[in-house]
Amino acid sequence: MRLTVAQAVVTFLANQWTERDGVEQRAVAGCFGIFGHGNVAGVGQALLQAQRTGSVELPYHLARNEQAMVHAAVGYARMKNRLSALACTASIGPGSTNMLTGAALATVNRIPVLLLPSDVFATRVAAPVLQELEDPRGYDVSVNDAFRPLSRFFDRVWRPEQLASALLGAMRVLTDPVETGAVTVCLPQDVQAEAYDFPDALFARRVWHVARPVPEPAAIDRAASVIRSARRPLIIAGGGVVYSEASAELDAFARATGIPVADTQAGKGALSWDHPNSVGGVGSTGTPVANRLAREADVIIGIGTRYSDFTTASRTAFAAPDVRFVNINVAGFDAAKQSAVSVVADARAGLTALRAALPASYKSDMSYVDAVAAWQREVDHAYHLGHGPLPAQSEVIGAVNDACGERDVVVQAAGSMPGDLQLLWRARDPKQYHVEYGYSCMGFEIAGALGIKLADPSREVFALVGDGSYLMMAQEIVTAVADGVKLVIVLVQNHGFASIGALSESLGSQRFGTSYRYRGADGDYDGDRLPVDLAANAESLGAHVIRCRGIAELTEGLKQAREAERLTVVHIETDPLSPVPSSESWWDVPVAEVSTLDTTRSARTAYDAAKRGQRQYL
Ligand SMILES: Cc1ncc(C[n+]2csc(CCOP(=O)(O)OP(=O)(O)O)c2C)c(N)n1
Ligand SMILES: [Mg+2]
Repeated sequence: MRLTVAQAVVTFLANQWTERDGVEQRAVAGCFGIFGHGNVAGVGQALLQAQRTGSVELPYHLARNEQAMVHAAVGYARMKNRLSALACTASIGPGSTNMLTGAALATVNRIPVLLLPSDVFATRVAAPVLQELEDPRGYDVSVNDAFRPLSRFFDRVWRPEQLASALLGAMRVLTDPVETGAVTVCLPQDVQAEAYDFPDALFARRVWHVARPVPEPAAIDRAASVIRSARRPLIIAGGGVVYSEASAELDAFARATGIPVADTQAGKGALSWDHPNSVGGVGSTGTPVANRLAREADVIIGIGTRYSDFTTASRTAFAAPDVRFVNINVAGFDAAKQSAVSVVADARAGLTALRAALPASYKSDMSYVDAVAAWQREVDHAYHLGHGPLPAQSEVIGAVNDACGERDVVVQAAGSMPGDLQLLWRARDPKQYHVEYGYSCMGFEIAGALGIKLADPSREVFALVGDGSYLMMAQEIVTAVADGVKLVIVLVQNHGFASIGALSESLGSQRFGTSYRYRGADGDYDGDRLPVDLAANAESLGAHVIRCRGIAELTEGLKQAREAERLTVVHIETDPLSPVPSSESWWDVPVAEVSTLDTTRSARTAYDAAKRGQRQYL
């Protein structure tokens, strides 16, 4: 088939499918893009031709910012449990480098996205092209080389003959649950438009089987023998449980053994909050119940978790001197963490095998159930605090939780809300809780929500957005409005960084530089509130806006927003200093070792004390 390279890319992608458990879906279901001279006549022309002629199906979505379109693609793929992804095409130079943050976010979270940055002329005859970085040491370097460390696969198609191997390599990594993340194929702008006789076989329908690797029997025996000897085991359910769709197996395992199940940010919802074994989040922003169990546990069973510092409370969460770890993970890299007995396997396959290897008589003591019930009364209290004059954030979370149907999705990424949500949110469905906390990227929320809604239009999607996050990246409201994508955006205005403000104060840094106010006489930002109206801003972008004062109005506003046909922003002002229950945990953020400030010196003393609880788990 004689096609341009860009036409070949589009035709190829439209014919790629994934299959797991006998279910097939499009591997790359569409393409976000922003055109410039680097891709307008290459990938842009190919997408146009596909749309006009109906030759192949690869729907195009016009985004407003390249970083945001990668976030949207991440939201989409995570919602699809990594079985379907989106491509992103960007022009050369800034269009492409705008995607770097998105690439890092995808790779950190192990979520597949296909990035197609445009690149400088392969022929060089027109060099330096507008926006080209010239490196006198080597003419084959471009800004796109910055994607290399951020991508799980990186290639640049200097010649049409290279395209087949580049695309097949890209698909292999995109669809591999171990290796997946950002996959980058750079397309020089002249090569995109160049024609070549491609073999028909390249465009045949191709199905990529997504594996469920089964555990080695000997590894299961080793794991079972450690668990049999455990007196106080604790399961940590990570994102791998959700991506593997292993909730039923985890439920069966937990019920059969009685072992409590704590969750991570990516794993929340794997079991419903009111499951008898569920003890809530673990680690720095976990529940005090889970953290007490973690402190005393002699065996930690980590399933599909990468043990971030929030999960391990910077390696202080597990305090028993003889604590041991058993990890089920599809990636050997993660399975081996904390010197664990490693079971390299799909979460579902691993749980099934492990349950079969434990005697039916094995039963862990379930005395934690009363503590969970007491904790849930505290959550109720936090949901209905009656804080004033401005409401507390925990009340906003309670109102959104109440407004959400069982299948509705809550989206968040950065600020004080991820911690409060991990502590307080009652998730009822494995796909209800979508907090991007691998990269915790301010600005993910609205763009991510757009991708989530595209992935599953049957669910209502509530993006909770802080004012800081909103100011970083609100422009995808316009994309959602243009595409008729209905979102509910809950805009939580507290005039600055409640999160980093509280962190700063706890570390002796006096909330320096964390509030959005006029600069005062002494040089700090402690003057009057700024005349900023984010509700009006959202309105100007085409959103329907409901302004709420207090929780009663919020409850009504959320109800209206849920029922509305079009994108609705619910705006509420909250108290940045409102209280939240303690996680009884810690997070390692180093404090200045020497200082002339009293606040810093006393924070350092506390830091040194906490540091002594840190373990290596060798
Ligand atoms: C892109 C990016 N820049 C900086 C940070 C560091 N950071 C984490 S939370 C935060 C403030 C968030 O403010 P806001 O969205 O208003 O939420 P709040 O803390 O008020 O809840 C900052 C600056 C980040 N996570 N992401
Ligand atoms: Mg804020």
